[in-house]
Amino acid sequence: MKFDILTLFPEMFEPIKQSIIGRATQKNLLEINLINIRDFSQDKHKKVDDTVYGGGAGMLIKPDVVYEAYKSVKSNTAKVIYLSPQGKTLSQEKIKELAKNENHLIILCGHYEGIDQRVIDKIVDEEISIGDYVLTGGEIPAMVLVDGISRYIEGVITEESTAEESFSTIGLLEYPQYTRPEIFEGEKVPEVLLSGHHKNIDEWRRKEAIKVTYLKRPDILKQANLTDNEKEYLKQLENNRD
Ligand code: 4FD
Repeated sequence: MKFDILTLFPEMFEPIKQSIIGRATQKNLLEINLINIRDFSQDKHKKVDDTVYGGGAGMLIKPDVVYEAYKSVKSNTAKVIYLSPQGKTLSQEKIKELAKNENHLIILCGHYEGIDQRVIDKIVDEEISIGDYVLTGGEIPAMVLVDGISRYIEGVITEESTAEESFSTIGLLEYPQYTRPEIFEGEKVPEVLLSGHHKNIDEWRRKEAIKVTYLKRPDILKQANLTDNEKEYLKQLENNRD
């Protein structure tokens, strides 16, 4: 996957060059290019913004500068994504779809000043929001999108780690996990996990997943595929909620 990120603040992307994503770019599994929109200013003072027609506070990013930056990276197969609070809310499904179907994403980061609407209408294919809150810029949302998609690119992380949405785990949160020491601050690891009895361990983990989902995200539990025994267990949880 190739990501071309159009931004006025390329320095903000240092964190994504680290860790797993950084390793994946070094292994050529991903390509992440940062394009400084300011480099495409025709102006002798590298000006990128101007006052708003019709009046009002603040400045707007000029359309021609964004368009020149876009033209420097555009390809026939690229999809252009604009991160904005007005976009459709990002979901795990959307992330998987983009990872599977796209090979070149051009990500446009706006900021509080905003961008002239004409260039948005001209180049943007899809407007995405990472959630219902407002930030000073689209850079952090862009990193969220790149990180989320990169997990699904083959070789970036182990395949087991992306198998989180199987038939049996849809609608369920993860069961709790434990490592050494066996006793931490007086708290023991659940006995069944030390038993080596794999059937009992699997059953316990399923029940714990159902319990944690019931307590924290009851809204997603209707999508879960539960056995008759597990439905019975869920009824018990519901009846004991006094
Ligand atoms: N919720 C998000 C994206 C960007 C952003 C901006 C228009 C403001 C939140 C375009 C207005 C970009 C999000 C920058 N805040 N701020 O995904």
